[in-house]
Amino acid sequence: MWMRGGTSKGGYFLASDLPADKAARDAFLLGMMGSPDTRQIDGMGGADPLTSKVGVISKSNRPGVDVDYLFLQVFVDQAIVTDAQNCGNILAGVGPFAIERGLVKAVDGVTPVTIFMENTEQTAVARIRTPGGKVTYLGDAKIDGVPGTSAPIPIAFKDTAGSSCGALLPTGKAVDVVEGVEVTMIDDGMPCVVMRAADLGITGVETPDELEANATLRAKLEAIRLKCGPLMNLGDVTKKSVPKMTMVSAPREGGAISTRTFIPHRCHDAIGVLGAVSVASACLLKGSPAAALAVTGSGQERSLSIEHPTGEMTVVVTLDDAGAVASAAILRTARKLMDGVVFAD
Ligand code: NQM
Repeated sequence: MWMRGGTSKGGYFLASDLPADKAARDAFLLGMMGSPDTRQIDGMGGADPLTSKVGVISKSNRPGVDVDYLFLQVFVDQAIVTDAQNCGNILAGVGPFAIERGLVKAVDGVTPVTIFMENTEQTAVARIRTPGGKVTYLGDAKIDGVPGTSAPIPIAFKDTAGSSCGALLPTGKAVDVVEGVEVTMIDDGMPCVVMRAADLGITGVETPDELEANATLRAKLEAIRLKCGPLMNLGDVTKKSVPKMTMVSAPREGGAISTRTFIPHRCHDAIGVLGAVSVASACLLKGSPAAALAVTGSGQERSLSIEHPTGEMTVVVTLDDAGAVASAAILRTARKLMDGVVFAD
């Protein structure tokens, strides 16, 4: 099934429909997407990392969990398929897909789907609109980066800290200096390096096209990223899609912080879901570059609006007694685009 999940798009497969052998599976996915090719002209991919994504879904044997979800990023211009990152946008389509494929029985009204995210071994609960026991994609929820409105899919996350790096702050510090730049290396669902935009010589309001055209900036970001990878327990990240590189500046639209994110070689038109959770967490870290710029409000439950190039993403965080993020929730939407047979060669 081809679906838009949040601000991403990709193929959703039953695990049982894909080759069990990993090499054969990856060869199939590359062929299907038309990779490697910057235009992906011979495949389904949309020539952008955000439209070259795959969700693999199966019924779960874990207690209290409905389905297992494995996210795979199919690189556009390299013959790489990686499970080294999760995706909270493709996650938005997993609940509807699971119900449509009969893996989860829907109730009349709203059906909660508990999803084990295999990439990071964490659980999310998505609430799917199912009037009359059938998925509806229609509704009045709007998310920035997607035209029109759709049925709301609120998703709650728990225990996102250290999803891939083993700890929220893999170096144990809120600030490190890498390549002469103050950075926060953080993983609250997505490994991210958070830096002040000004320290990279940009204002933080440039468009993604302007930033992608800035070769000096890109070289500097990649030099920082390659150094941060091992420090974040991610090993050599030359061929990985993590960590994400987020440059922050003071909010301009009444939100908590303004962001520009490289994922890591293209500049995101918005920001990833779990990337936004990690940045929200960084905003709450005393002494971090983001905290100095952020407007985070007060109270145990806070709505942090993470501004990005096409709008904002609100992350609702609940803090524990130490002031750290205990759980986070976001709003997404999804839409079924096509259901059928796809060919790899
Ligand atoms: O951070 C893009 C996206 C993502 C990932 C990326 C995501 C997340 O926007 O949870 O959703 O950072 O590669 O789809």
